[in-house]
Amino acid sequence: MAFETIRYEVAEGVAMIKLNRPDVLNAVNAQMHSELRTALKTAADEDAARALIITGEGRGFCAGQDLRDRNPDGGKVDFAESLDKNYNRLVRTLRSIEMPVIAAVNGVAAGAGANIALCADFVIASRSANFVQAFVHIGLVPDCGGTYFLPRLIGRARTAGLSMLGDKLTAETAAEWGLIWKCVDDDQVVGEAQALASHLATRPTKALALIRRALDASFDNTLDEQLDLERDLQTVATQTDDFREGVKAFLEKRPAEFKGQ
Ligand code: T3D
Repeated sequence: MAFETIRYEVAEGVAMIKLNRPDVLNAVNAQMHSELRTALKTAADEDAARALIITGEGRGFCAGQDLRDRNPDGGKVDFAESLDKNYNRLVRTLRSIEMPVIAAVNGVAAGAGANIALCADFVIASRSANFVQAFVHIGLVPDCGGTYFLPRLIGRARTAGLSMLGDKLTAETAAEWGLIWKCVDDDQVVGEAQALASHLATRPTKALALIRRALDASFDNTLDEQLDLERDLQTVATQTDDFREGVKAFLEKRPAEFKGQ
């Protein structure tokens, strides 16, 4: 597929999107949003992909909105439309796509770039990477779900500190705080993400997506509501071929061969 601002490939069940504007630390412009939409739709529509990695080219993961397109002297921007059509749509897609999503954070993740990473199911970051809620430095509020994900992951006090100060949070501290899955040496970040994605691509894909749905609802539900949701999601899971295969394989004392169906 011919893209300019990203690269997209699928191999052995794993789709990989690489943000590809390294000169600006993979800052996002309108073309990148459009290409991301196409790539994510392709990944979702093709049976070939059962896990998704997002990473960045060069020394950055993503520096958020390309601010050269937000020059106040350059004309009026409809920010509500930009968020609705681009950023919020991207977060909603990443959060609902029916396969696990891994962010391989190879370098700085700032502004929307940080929160796009943090909405992944797994975040693996290189030791030299850092996360910056950079919005406050230009008079903005965290978006892309930052004010939703951060308090749930690290609590209000740390969220307020990161959001109001806009300081860099190292990958190591992010891992200590439970904000991300793990921090690894710089030369291992993509390899670790690929190994994890390859493993996940052999797992019961529909159950993985249902697990995400249960977790996403849990902070807002009462125990009773969550029990009801688990019942409903389990009902869906029990209708999959992978559930039948999992039980059969257990009874036959052999490894299950899940097909993601
Ligand atoms: O607008 C809407 O639709 C609403 C949505 C908003 C979402 C948002 O994401 S708002 C937040 C936007 N992002 C930022 O404010 C981050 C801006 N960047 C930085 O603060 C720093 O660049 C970093 C902390 C990310 C990294 O710092 P450092 O020192 O490692 O690198 P650098 O030298 O600042 O950047 C390297 C180059 O990338 C540099 O270009 P140059 O001088 O080599 O030609 C720099 O200008 C460019 N760059 C970095 N971030 C952006 C960018 N260019 C355009 N837009 C960027 N966001």
